[in-house]
Amino acid sequence: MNGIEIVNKVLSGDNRAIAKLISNIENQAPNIDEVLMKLYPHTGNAYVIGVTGATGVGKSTLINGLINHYKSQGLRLGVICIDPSSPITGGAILGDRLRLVNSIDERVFIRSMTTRGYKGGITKSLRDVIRVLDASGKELIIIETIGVSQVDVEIANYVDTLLLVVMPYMGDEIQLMKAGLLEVADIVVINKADLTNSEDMVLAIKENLNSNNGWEVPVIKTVAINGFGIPELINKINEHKNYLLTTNGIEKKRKDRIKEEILEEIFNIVKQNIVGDEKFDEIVKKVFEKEITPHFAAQLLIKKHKFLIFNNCVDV
Ligand SMILES: Nc1nc2c(ncn2[C@@H]2O[C@H](COP(=O)(O)OP(=O)(O)OP(=O)(O)O)[C@@H](O)[C@H]2O)c(=O)[nH]1
Ligand SMILES: [Mg+2]
Repeated sequence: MNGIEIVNKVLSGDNRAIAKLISNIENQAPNIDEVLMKLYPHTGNAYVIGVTGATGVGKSTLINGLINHYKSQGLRLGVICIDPSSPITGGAILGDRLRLVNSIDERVFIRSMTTRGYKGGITKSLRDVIRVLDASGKELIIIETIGVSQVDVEIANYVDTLLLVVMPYMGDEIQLMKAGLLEVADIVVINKADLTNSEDMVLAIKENLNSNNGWEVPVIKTVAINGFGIPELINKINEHKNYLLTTNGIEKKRKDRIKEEILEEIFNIVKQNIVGDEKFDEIVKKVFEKEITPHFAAQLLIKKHKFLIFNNCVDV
């Protein structure tokens, strides 16, 4: 498939073309920027839900419940599972599931992305993948990530509604979440409520919750394996979406996201030029030996590279 073919097929909602393009994003294929540029005007219609929480709390099982519900409403769905484990096992299991679901229903696209091989996280690729799904006409995109601590809060920057999933018996983890994930969650789900002490967990979470930009974060109990609480969860997701739409929160979130992405891109462009400089190690040595400060070194390198950086940018 050439660039134009893949763009047209993705725009028509073809799951095989979507899968191919996601692989091209992961491998940074040569024409990828051009293809993504063509898709960009067709993005901005999908609603993105993040599902995060510690390993084994039941995120995938919950997502399955959400998929069934939204599918029955006739929605087109994209589901991305960020898998930190081995690309071989993770990919194979999800690959099987993908084939199974796709053979039943073209409207659902499921894919895992492994965090391996991406220096500094997979954020850039994830953004592009979300856009591909969005442009392909998926109305709802669900992202599953493992999240336990401060470092995992980044997922909040990619989604419109973030679900934090916990389960009973997670005392220590709550401490970890306090500073980070609890602050960015829009809805807290206490899954495995069939186990005892789920009420203690509700109280522990409520004690540590703050309101999130004026939105009162609800705490919901679910049993993902039998569907208990799923309708309530779906209601809360809708309520949060309506809250964002009526308070202009969605526009703000999305503009903040764009701002963040542009700044990151600038940083990456500058960094790519500077890391390749044969004098870089020499300058690092000078900083190490206290001849110059890191601040001064940065200015020196930016000045030195300014023309190179210009030349590597497109004309505007
Ligand atoms: N008792 C009980 N078990 C559940 C419930 N939800 C999920 N499980 C089980 O918990 C295990 C883990 O569920 P997953 O949905 O794979 O959990 P996950 O959070 O996606 O796990 P990772 O992707 O590995 O982080 C499975 O054996 C599920 O059947 C629940 O509500 N109650
Ligand atoms: Mg899972």
